Amino acid sequence: MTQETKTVASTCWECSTHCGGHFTTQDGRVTKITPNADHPASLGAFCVKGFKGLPELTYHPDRVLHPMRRTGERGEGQWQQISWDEALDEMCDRFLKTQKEHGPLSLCGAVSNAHFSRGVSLALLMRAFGTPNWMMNQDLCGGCRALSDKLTGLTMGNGEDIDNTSCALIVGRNPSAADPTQWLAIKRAQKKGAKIITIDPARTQAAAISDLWLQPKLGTDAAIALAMINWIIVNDRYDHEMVENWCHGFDALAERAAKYSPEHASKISGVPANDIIKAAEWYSEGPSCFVSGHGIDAFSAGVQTYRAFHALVAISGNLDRVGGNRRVKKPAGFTNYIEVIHKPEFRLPLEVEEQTIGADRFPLWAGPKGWQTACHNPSVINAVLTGEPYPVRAMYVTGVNIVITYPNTQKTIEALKSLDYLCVATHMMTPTVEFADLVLPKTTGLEDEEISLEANGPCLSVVQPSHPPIGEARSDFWIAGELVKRLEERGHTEARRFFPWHTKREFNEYLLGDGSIDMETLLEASYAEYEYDLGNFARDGFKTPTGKIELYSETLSDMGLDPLPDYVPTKDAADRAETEEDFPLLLLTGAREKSYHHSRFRDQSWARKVAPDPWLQLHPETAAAYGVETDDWVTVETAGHEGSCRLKVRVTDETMENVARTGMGWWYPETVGPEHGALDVNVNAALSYDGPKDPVTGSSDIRGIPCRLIRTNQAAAAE
Ligand SMILES: Nc1nc2c(c(=O)[nH]1)N[C@H]1C(S)=C(S)[C@@H](COP(=O)(O)OP(=O)(O)OC[C@H]3O[C@@H](n4cnc5c(=O)[nH]c(N)nc54)[C@H](O)[C@@H]3O)O[C@H]1N2
Ligand SMILES: Nc1nc2c(c(=O)[nH]1)N[C@H]1C(S)=C(S)[C@@H](COP(=O)(O)OP(=O)(O)OC[C@H]3O[C@@H](n4cnc5c(=O)[nH]c(N)nc54)[C@H](O)[C@@H]3O)O[C@H]1N2
Ligand code: SF4
Ligand SMILES: [Mo]
Repeated sequence: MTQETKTVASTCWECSTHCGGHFTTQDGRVTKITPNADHPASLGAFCVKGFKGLPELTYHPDRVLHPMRRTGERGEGQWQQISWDEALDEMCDRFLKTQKEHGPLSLCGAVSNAHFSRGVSLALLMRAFGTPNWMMNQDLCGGCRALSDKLTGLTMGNGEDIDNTSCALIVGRNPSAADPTQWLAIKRAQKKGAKIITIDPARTQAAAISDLWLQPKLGTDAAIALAMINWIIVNDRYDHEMVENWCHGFDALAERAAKYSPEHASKISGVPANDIIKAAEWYSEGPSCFVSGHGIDAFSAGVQTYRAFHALVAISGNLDRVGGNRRVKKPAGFTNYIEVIHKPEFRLPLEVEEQTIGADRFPLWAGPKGWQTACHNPSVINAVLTGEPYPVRAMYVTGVNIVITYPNTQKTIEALKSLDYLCVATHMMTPTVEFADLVLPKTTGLEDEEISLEANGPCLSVVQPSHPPIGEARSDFWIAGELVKRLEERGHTEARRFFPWHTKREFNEYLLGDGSIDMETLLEASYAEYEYDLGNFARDGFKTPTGKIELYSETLSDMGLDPLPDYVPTKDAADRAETEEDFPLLLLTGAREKSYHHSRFRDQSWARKVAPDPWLQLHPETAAAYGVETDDWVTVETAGHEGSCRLKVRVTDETMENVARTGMGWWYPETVGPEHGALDVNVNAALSYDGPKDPVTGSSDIRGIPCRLIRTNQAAAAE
């Protein structure tokens, strides 16, 4: 048999790192992936999720390859294969029926976010149906960072210039597990003599190689950042030029930071005062690069914590500097995905967008003035269940596994079960898909074409298909376009306004605009670099009310919120004296694992061999105090929530005393549905989504939550 072999330059799309590679296809299957060392952003980085996870997902025997309609009761697992025409007609008609019965606002979407075409397609499709309502993950991921970045005016996204830095300040980030590109860059920088500082309650691999490791109590980082700012100001190590010309509210910041002597911050955070001073001193020498992550994001004080670090970047002159944090640069003519959803021609009338669920409480997050215009998720789940502020009756979920990844699994399931209609686009039969009425088969990153702006290159990169879709899988973009076509056919001609492109290529060309980079150039190498310069603040400006970097935020002040960064204890920390007796430990969730991407790949045997169990790290002293040992199974319960979750103990001094540290995303695809372990080994079954919220993003606490452990000798369901 002749073997047809083809290699394309492409990009791995499994996580937001976006690593460049050469993908070789033999007889219709990708058989080899080689990292692309020339790729300006990833520089040869790649990981096992890309090498193994992506192809195994694509060729998995259980992959959903055809549209399917539910035949039995919801969640019973009875399906009938149907054609795409039947599926799309049904979905369009059911959405229109719900729209007629309960109004357009009763329709809602769910997707990870609008940083890529999947999110944009979903948001615009929902608008074509007349609703501004769609949920995204970002209250649980990156939202606090993004909103602080925006309010402060830095717009530095993920433009870390680690390779040229003299000091990398890694805060709440575990790059060896989460981002191989960053991890390799950190190791290269250290080899060249850069100092590495890590702030993390756990001894991650980054902490282990660091020249200085600060181990704070959970959620106290803002106090450390403010003490660093204070030390830098008092010792006159700040950038006078930057502060005088481009910062608004420096004196007010100095006054606020003055409250945070190293000793005071030490009392709050538990980090020795001398270490805080040393971190401030090293960081102030520069050029220094702030490398941050999920550990200080996605919690009820996330925006304030990020505001403190962002102020530190600004006053130390490390914004848009070689070796510092670059601002996001775009090629001329290029339109970002998030810019698309904000374009006036694709908007719903203001009075409709103002009704977006959550816009009343979190206007910078949800609705017309919101960052991505999306909803506030826990408010949507409540709306489904209570009909308040109005009923939400039908949902289209694409590219998220919300039963596993939203806190309060019990409530998410109840909400999905109570819907009149649920359609889910997917690769695999996840617990979220199990509750659907209609299932649509989705293409993978080996079958799609997608453009992305890599701020850390900076460059544009492209995913290009290695082969046509397997089975009847289709892209999210195609599905949205077909539904818009059906809306038009049913007399809703206005729908096309929200989705004027007929093919994904047409959409990609729209993003590229009439600038210097065209599709052919991009497809040839899989990336394209463009000219950029640094520090041209007079030309680029700052998109804030004062046109400067707002150390003092006029927007927050107008909203009656604290305009200056501060350390804000979470409610759980403030109430600790009351909860400590019953819930003696603090739960930390979300630690990343190399072999999994959130809830993905639990159905791949290599990954389950590498990481067979949902672990819970306990410090040896803590384990001894509670009488548990490695390999014991424990049930974890948290204050303020009735559910629980089972995890397997791993005793290690990598974690802090009195902290129970775990990952997220666990389910057992091989066990009985519809939950497949979602109420057993999934940490979100032990968390509430109704607790205190960040006042800007509406983010809930997923770390620092009082918890207790109950020993259970019952073996895991999968064992
Ligand atoms: N392999 C793999 N890689 C991934 C993902 C994945 O699922 N698997 N997911 C991707 C996504 S979407 C995201 S958002 C990123 C997230 O990746 P990261 O940003 O690295 O986030 P985490 O691993 O959740 O947490 C980082 C560190 O924060 C620490 N931390 C927890 N609480 C605190 C605190 O109060 N203060 C400080 N300073 N640190 C704290 C934790 O101990 C942890 O080591 O990873 C991306 N990369
Ligand atoms: N307790 C707790 N909860 C958390 C976190 C935490 O740290 N702790 N982390 C949060 C974070 S940072 C994040 S990002 C979220 C992640 O939450 P999710 O986005 O729900 O996580 P995934 O497991 O990646 O689920 C994506 C699903 O979509 C499918 N999929 C992938 N690509 C596509 C596509 O192109 N189209 C379609 N239709 N489907 C696709 C995948 O196969 C998978 O089933 O979880 C959040 N939840
Ligand atoms: S880090 Fe791994 S999963 Fe993420 S893009 Fe790179 S190769 Fe793919
Ligand atoms: Mo995330």
